[in-house]
Amino acid sequence: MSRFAAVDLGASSGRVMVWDGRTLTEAHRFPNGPVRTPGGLRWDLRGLYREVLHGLRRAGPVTSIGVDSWAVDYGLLDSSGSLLGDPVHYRDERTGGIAERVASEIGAETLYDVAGLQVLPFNTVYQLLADDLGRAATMLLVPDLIAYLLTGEIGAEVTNASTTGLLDVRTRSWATGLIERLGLPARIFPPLRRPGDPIGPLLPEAAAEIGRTCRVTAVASHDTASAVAAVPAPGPRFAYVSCGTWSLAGVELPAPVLTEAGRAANFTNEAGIDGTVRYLRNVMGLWLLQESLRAWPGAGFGGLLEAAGHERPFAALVDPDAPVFLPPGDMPSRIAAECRRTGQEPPSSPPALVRCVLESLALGHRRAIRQAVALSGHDVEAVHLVGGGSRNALLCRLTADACGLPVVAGPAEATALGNVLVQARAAGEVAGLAEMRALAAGVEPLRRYEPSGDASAWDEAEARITTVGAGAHR
Ligand code: LFR
Repeated sequence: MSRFAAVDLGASSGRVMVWDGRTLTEAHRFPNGPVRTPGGLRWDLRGLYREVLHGLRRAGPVTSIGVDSWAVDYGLLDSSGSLLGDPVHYRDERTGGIAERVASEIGAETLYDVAGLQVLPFNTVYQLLADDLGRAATMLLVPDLIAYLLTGEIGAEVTNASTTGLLDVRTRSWATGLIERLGLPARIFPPLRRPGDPIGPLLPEAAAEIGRTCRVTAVASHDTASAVAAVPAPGPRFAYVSCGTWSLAGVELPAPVLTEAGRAANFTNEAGIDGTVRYLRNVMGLWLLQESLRAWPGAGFGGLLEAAGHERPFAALVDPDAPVFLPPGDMPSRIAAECRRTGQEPPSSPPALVRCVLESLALGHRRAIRQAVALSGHDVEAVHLVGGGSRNALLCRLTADACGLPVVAGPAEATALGNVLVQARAAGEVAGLAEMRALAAGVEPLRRYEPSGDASAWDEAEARITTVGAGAHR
C-alpha cells in the first residue's frame, strides 16, 4: 500500500501523521493556540504553515497529503491571492450579540431550516458579519487555506463548509438566497469540493521546502468529520464523543433532523462523509482542563488525574456549556465563581477541581447523547469515545457511568486516521466506510468501560446542573 500524510491541526496542537496501510506514525507534533494581538485574538497562520512544511519534510515520500483542522475559522484573500491578515480565533469576542441580531432580523427558525446548524456565537456566518469584507475576494476555511498555500488551488471542502451556517443542509451547496439576504458578498464563497476530490500537486515553492513533490487530496477537512469517519464501530448503532479541546457528542444519521425540538435543544446537522449527517452538540470539552492547567504552571497532569480519581464524587458540578467558560483566561476562578453562583462550595484543591470538571463533562456527554437519541430516534448500544480524551481513563469511566452505556475508548488519533483513510479510499486502496472503520479498529487496542455504580446518583447530578445551569447555550 502507498503512504499517505495527514496534516491535522487542532486548537491546542497540530500534527503530521503518516499511514502505511497498517500503522499510523507521528512525523511531527507542535503546539497551537490563540495569540492576543491589537487586532484581536488570532491564529498564527504562518507559524502553523512552517510547522506543517517541517512535518511534511519529516514524513518522507508520500503519495498524497490531506489537511483537516478545527471548523468555522477562515482567512480572506484579496484579488491578487494574498492573505488579508491572520485568521481570527473563534474565541475572539467580536461576534458578541450578532447571533441574537440575526435571529431577530431573519428568524432563528429560518436559519435552522436552511443550514440545520446549532447556534454557536462563533459560527462563520456571525464572524463574516463582524468582519470587514471590502477587500476580500475569497474566504477560505483554515484547512482550505493550508491546502491553498500548498497548491495555489481555491475551494471549500463540504464537511467544513457545513459549519459556516451558509451551506444548504439538504442540497449541500452554498445557500445563495440566505447569503444574499444577510448582505454577504457571494463572490467570496469558493467552489465546493468533496472528501476524496483531487486538489492539485504541490506548488514548486512548497515542494522545494518539503524536499519532494506529491499531490494534495481533499479529505473530510472538518476534524470532527474525519474523527467520526474513523469511529471503529462494527455497525450503525453507536453514539460518539470526539473528545479533544471540544467534546462533540452525538450520532451518525442518513439524513438531517430539522425539527423544532432539535433546534430548541441546539442540535446541529453537520455534513459527514458519504452524505451522512453528524447530528451532535458541542460540549465544552477538555478546554476546561487545558485552561485550568495553564493557570497551574508546574502541575503534573498525570498526578492530578490520579488524585482526582480519589476525590469525593459529585462534590461540585458545573454546566460545562456555560458561555462564561468560552473565552481564554483564568479557568479555576471561573469554575469557582460558577460553583458559588449556584450555591455550591467551590473545589478546594486542583484535584478536586479536576474531578469537578470531569464529572461535569461526563454529564455533558450524557445529556448530548441522550438528547441525540431521543430527537433522532436512532438507538445506540455503545458510545465510542475517540480523540485525545480517550486516553483519560477517568473521563471514559465517568462517561460510561453517566450514560449508562459501555464506552469503547480509542483510537486517540481518530481524526488523522479519518484523514488518511479517505485518501487511501480515493486512491482505490480501501473499499468503503465499513472497511475504513474496520482498519481504524486495528490501529491500537481499544479499551471498553462497562457502566457501573449508582445510576440514580447520575440522575440527581444531572438534575443539579440542569436546574442551576441557567444561561447555557442549550
Ligand atoms: C473541534 C471543532 C468543533 C468545532 C470547534 C470550533 O475541533 O472543529 O467541531 O465546533 O472545533 O471550530
